This record gives sequence, C-alpha cells and structure tokens, in this order.
Amino acid sequence: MRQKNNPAFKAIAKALKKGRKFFVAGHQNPDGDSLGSTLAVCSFLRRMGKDVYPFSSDRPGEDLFFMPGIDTVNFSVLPDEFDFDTMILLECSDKNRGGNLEPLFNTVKTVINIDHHITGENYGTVNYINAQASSTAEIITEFFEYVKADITPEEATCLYTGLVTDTGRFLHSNTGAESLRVGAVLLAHGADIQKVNTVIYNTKPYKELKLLGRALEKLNLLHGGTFAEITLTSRDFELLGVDPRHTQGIVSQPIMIPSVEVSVLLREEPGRIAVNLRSKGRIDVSKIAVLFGGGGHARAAGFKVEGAKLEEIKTRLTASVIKEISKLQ
Ligand SMILES: [Mn+2]
Repeated sequence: MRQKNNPAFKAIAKALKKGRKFFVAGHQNPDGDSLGSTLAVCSFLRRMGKDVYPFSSDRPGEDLFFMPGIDTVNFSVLPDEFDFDTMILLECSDKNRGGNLEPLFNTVKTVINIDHHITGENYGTVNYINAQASSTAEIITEFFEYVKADITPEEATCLYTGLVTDTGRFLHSNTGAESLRVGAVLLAHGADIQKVNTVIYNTKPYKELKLLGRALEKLNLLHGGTFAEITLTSRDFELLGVDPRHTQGIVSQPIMIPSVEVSVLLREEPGRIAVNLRSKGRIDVSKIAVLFGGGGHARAAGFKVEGAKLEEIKTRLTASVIKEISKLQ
C-alpha cells in the first residue's frame, strides 16, 4: 500500500524539515538493512542541506563495503560534541540497540524511531513501527515516495541492499507484495541490482569454497535421513587456513535434501563449541538452542558453549534433535 495518509510520515517529514543537525544510527552488529537505510537517510538529509553524522557502533562484514557512502559512516566513534537537535534511530527495537547512545538521548530535542520489528518500543518523540514491512529499507522507500523525494541511484542501491538481504532475495516469508513493488521502485530509480547480487550472493573466496566442499563431504544423514549433521573440527579450519567464523550458509545446504527436517553444523572454535541449527519448518529449532543456552528463530537458531568438548555436545545435541523429530506425526 502506498502511504498517502500516514500521520507518522507527516510527523517525520515535519521533524526532518525542522531539524538542522542530525545523528543517524542503525543497530549494533549492523546488517544490510541497518546500514543501507542509514546511508539512504543520510544522503537524503544532505540533499536537503542538513548536517548529518552517520553512526554505526560496529563495522559490518566486508561484503557491505560496496554501498555508496559507506566511507562517511563513523564506526564506533561518537562525536566530540553532542550538539545535535535530532537523532534518527533505524532498526532499533529498543533504545539500547544502537549502542551506548545515552548522551544523545539526553541532549537532542527530537528522537525519530523507525523500525519493522514486532517487538519495537515507542521510545522516540516520533515513532513509526510497521511490523508488516519486510525491512526498514521498505519503510524508508515508502517515506521517500510520500515526500516525493527524487531517489538517487546511490540511495536506491543502498535501500535495495536492505530489502534484498532482509527478505533473503524476496524468498523469506516476510516478503509481501509491497516488498516487490518497492523493489521495482528502487530498480526504476537506478538501483544497481547486479552489483548487489554479485557482491553479496555471488562472491566467495577460494578457501571458503573449499571449506564448503569439505563440509559437504563430512555431511552425515541420521535418523532415517531426517537429521543432517556436519562437524567441522579445528583441524579442518587449520588445513584450509580458514577462520571458523567463515561458515555462513553451510548449515542451510542440507535443508535442500527432501527428507531432512533439521540440519546442524558443529564447529570447534578455540576454547568453545559453536552450533548452528536450521529447520525446514516443522520443528522449532530455537527450542533446542535454548536447551544449550542459545536462541534464535523457529527456522534458524544457534548456541555456543564455552570450554565444552565436541563429542559431548554432539551426543547431547543429537539426542535433543532426534527427540524433537520423533514427536512429528
Ligand atoms: Mn531489518
């Protein structure tokens, strides 16, 4: 739905017009949506002649550094002076999600809070939380349409990055008709969708590709093919010269097998065991992760156990997963 009569958008437009010096931030450990929305909003404010301080409490992964304007972001560096009149928080479901921004909350006149998380709190002076939206980028694009901003190709690329990463390339269940309409709007405004696709989804260093090969070789199917398990030991990482953190995407691969309900990846990291879990949808893997002190979502969860032995965790985890699978039907 196009946002013709949105009172929150009206209030946000008014606050943007009135403000002169803006502090803009997304959440800690930023993703494509958090940074893409921050960059687009900052670019728009600069075009309005405003002073902006883009902030992110942490640096993102290298794959997000292609986004236009990312070199203007102050990573983990707060300004010397807190003389901002307006703070914009994007993607922050509570006031602490952006980092330690207490000095800002104490000094600014206006806090604009824009988010799409269902758990979002109304901590701002102006709040717009739409849990129906796939991403903050979707909301920002609607807002740009509302104020009839002539979206630049750079802004479109940043917003498209947020849209595509939060919807898993328009495949996750949060993808609505509006997400696709907004995607079309961004493409029409010059979003470089080939670049986004190449950098985020079609780039993998040689070593990581070899690690994926090794992981698939070590894939075990258990419990009648319903449970897929991959274990990567410190020796695997040493042999390939790969950081144990570089295992993104591996745990999702076995979900492609028709019989598999749950897929797990166990990683032996220095001093601890890290585990990722994925479900095809019938089993809530966050419940299993909670048993080990972790958490997550129904289809994607994880946990880490400090000082644990690989075999011990593997035995307990296998029992927990099989117990859940056995409850089906
Ligand atoms: Mn998001």
